[in-house]
Amino acid sequence: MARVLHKEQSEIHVDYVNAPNQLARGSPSKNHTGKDRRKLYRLVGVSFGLLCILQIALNISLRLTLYIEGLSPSITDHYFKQGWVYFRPSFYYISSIKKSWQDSRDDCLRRGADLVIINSREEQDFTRKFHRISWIGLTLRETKGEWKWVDGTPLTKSYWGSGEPNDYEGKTEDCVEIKFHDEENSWNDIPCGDQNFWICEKTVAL
Ligand code: GN1
Ligand code: CA
Repeated sequence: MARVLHKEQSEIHVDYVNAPNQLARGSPSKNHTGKDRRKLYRLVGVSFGLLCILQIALNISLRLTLYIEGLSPSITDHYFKQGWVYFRPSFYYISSIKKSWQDSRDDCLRRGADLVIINSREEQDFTRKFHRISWIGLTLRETKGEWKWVDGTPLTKSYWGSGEPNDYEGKTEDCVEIKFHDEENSWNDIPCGDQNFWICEKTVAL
């Protein structure tokens, strides 16, 4: 019994003796954690600062580009605040709701613009990047069977998807949507009464 008791006492003693040592071991590790935390805060702060600087630099470079292109800050601010994006030499607006082709066109006209007219490969690639099936300003309506842009010019370079235009299943598909975003040839003809997103284009005179 006495030996057991002695053993227990000895264990208690050892634990007691070890306690300060454990604290002593814990202390540098706590300091270490504190240092790590300070380092982390510093890193977060520096990253945030760099992001702010990057944002300011991008803002200045965009404004400089627009300034060089002859666009006044008041015009650009006006369009940017209303959700337009700039792609030389036009501003573009992509809708967030769907309407028929004519209602979409009317919306663009109310905004002082019109449905997008695609004049180049670059513009074609740009419009695909919105990744929304959307109306463009190309139609057969009231054009005596000839595809025409909303400004009355005839279609010269086209980007029809494979098998399009096809007046699918004998339907009258007289309006055009951007459908196949992943392909250069992205257009599909579709009934003008269908509901789609749309892209307005406003060319700003220099
Ligand atoms: C067909 O299958 P879907 O809905 O993606 C058709 C189009 C028509 C469209 C009308 C290959 O497309 O041409 O405009 O229906 N696609 C094919 O809704 O025939
Ligand atoms: Ca079609």
